[in-house]
Parts: sequence; C-alpha cells; structure tokens
Amino acid sequence: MMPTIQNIFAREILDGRGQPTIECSIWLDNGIYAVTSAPSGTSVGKYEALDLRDQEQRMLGMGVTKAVNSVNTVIAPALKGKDPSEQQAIDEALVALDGTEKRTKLGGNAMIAVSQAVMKAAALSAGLPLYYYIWQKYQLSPSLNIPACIYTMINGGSHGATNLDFQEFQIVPASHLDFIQSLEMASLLFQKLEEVLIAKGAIHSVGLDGGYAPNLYNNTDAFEILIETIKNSPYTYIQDLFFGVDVAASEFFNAGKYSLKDKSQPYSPRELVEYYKNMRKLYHVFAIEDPFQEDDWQSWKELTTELGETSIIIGDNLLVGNKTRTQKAIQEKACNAILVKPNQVGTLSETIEVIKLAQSAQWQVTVSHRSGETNDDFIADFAVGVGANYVKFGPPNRGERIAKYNRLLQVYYELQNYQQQAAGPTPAEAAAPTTQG
Ligand code: 2PG
Ligand code: MG
Repeated sequence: MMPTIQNIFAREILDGRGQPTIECSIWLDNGIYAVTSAPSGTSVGKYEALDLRDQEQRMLGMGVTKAVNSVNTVIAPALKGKDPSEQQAIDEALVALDGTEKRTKLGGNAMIAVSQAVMKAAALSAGLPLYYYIWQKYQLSPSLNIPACIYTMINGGSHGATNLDFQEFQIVPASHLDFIQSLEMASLLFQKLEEVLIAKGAIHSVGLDGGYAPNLYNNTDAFEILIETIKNSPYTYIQDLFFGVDVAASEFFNAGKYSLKDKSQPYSPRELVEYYKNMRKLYHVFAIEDPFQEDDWQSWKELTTELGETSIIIGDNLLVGNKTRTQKAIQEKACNAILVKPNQVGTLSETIEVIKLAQSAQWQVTVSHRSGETNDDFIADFAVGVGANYVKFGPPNRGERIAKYNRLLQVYYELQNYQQQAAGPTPAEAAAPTTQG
C-alpha cells in the first residue's frame, strides 16, 4: 500500500548565525519520520522567494513564527493523506496554497522546508539513500558522482568585516584531484591561511559562512595572501587549484555604478568588465559569481562574451533559480552557469525544472548553501542526486558547513563500495548499512 502523510509539524530553531529559521518534521503512516530545515541568505537577491520574517519586536523582527504557522495551520492539513512520492503534485499544491509570485503568503522558507521534508520522507519510505532516490526519480545525470567543490577561504562584502568588496574568495581544485584529495587540500590551505594572516597581523575573525574575514585593504591583497598560502603548502597554484569569487555585486551597486574600495570614483559597468578581465589574467580566476547587479543584463552579456570561453560566469542573484530569468539569460547568453539554492525558489520540483533547463543549455550547475545554515545536510544529497557539476558549501570550517562535506564523504565511500562490487548489490543496497537518511 502506498504510504501517506500523517502529519507535518514546524517549529522555530536557530541557524549558524544565531538567527531564527524554520525546522519541519514529517510523519508517514508507515512509521517513517524525517526532519529538515530551511536555510536563509544575507545577500538576498531582489527576485528571490520571500524568506518570511515576523517583522515584530521579538528577535529583532527576524522571528519565523508566521512561517511556522503557515506550515502548522495551512500546509499540514492540506497535505494530510497525500502520497509523499508525488513530489510534483505536492509542490504544485504548495504553490497553489500560496498563490503569489514571490511566496509572500506562506513564505518561501515555509514552503521549502515542507518540500524538502516530503522528499526526505519519500526516499526513506522507498528504502533508498536520498541522493540515490533523487538520481533515480529525476534522471538528470547518467552516473552518480561527487560534484567538484568550490571552497570559500576568505569572506568580504556583507559576509565579512566589510573592508573587502567581494563577498567570497574561493579556491577551485583542479580536476585531477578527487573529492577526498580536494577536501584535504582545502582543509590544509585553510589552516595555512590562518598562519599567513597571523604572521601579517591581518587576522580578524571569521565571516558568516566561516571563511576568514581579515584586515586587508583590497581584493588584490586577498589573492596575494592566498598565493602566499599556497606557496607555504605542498600544492602548486594553477596546477592543483584555481581561484573563484562570489562578487555579490548588488551589494556595492549604486545609481548604475559600482563602488570598490581601491578607487575613490565608482567604476562604470564597462570599467568593471575590464577589471574582471585583468583579474582573470593576473590571478587565474576560473569562477566568477554575480559580477554585476541583477538588472545590469548588458554587462553580464559583455563579460560572458569576453570571458565565457575560459571561465564560468555564475548567475546567483541574477537568476535566483527563477525559470523566466534563467530562460532569458540562456537566450541572451548573459552567463554560462547557475547557482542553485532551492530556498530562493520555494519548491524542489521548480528547482529541478530550472536545473534541467540549465543543463539543456550546457551550463554548469553549482548547488549552493546559504550564509544562514543549520546542520541539515539535505543539500549535499540533492547536489549528488541532480548531477551538479559543482557545490559551494563554504570553507572547511564550522559545523553547519562541515555537515555537508561530511555527508559527501559518506556518499563518496558508498559509491566506491558500489563500484568495487560492480556485479553485486545495487547502490541502494550497498549504501543501506551506513545510511541514516
Ligand atoms: C551567495 C550566498 C552563499 P547568501 O551569495 O552565494 O554564499 O550568500 O546566502 O548570504 O545569499
Ligand atoms: Mg552568491
């Protein structure tokens, strides 16, 4: 007999920034129980689904009791008795119950928490690891692999100590390193970076997602410090790793111009294109996310035309996982990669729809965390299941980031176990003993 949803219950918990977020439990009538939570952003895109906050005095307005009520009083009664494997129908029901473009009625945070809970419960009910369930159900990639990782090392912008313009300075391991080797490298370089920052008297603190937020003057300093760090390690710059940035340019965009701290006058969009071309040349920056504000389509197009052959130009706030915006960006060649954050959208079915669209345009897909995260590792399974090319889960630092990397380690060994027994059990069987869902 098909299992059905017996109950869904949400509550307010805290995320890694110490701010409220929503956690959701689900019970099926076959005894299956799953729990998951919604992440939350800081540099939030203009076109994202609404992260519904109470806007009342309590918790500086950041409480999520309204979103919790959406789940407990509106969504839970509506989904009772439904088959959790009918993800599409359930997500459509959520969209219909909300009825708004930006998910302002129920809250995007309430919707994604439920959408994730349903998928987790359905996987458990099917006796499959979550990544495998997603892979089998949606068939977005021919084989199961661990995506390449983009590791944040330094936080600036609204995630850091505000002295660096760019939000994230990242390392991108070369493709000859497998996941274990790449994680080891990132972890070692993160420790070495601390030594270099201490030696320079530049250590300050860590930023929102756990990258160092040092006292440096400009973006060039950050790259130079990273190069020095690599020189102090067994790894070779350009051979073993490249750089990446999440510029999060909307954060320093004002009246058509971009203010960077290394120049007293703001940069015109064209000057910023040249700035990036120079940065690409000098520092081998392979991944450039959100180089321009989300309505500055012309500059996005120019940069993609000029650097898109050799770099991935990733749309985060530009696209916000929105189908219409992604379609437009494909048509106009405004970028060549998408950052996927399911909570920007509100439901997993819509998120998967957009991933398909991006894949059909031969774009690179990066599945990403938010600056506000919990220890929930849902996103790690999701990334493997949809066949993402990359993941962005922050630095190898802080529990809520490490939870995702450690989950990828579990999946890595499960997949290895399966491959070694090619004629033996299915991935699900091979994985079963170590999987908790
Ligand atoms: C981003 C994310 C994650 P936030 O801009 O890519 O690093 O930040 O969650 O604050 O939007
Ligand atoms: Mg971003």
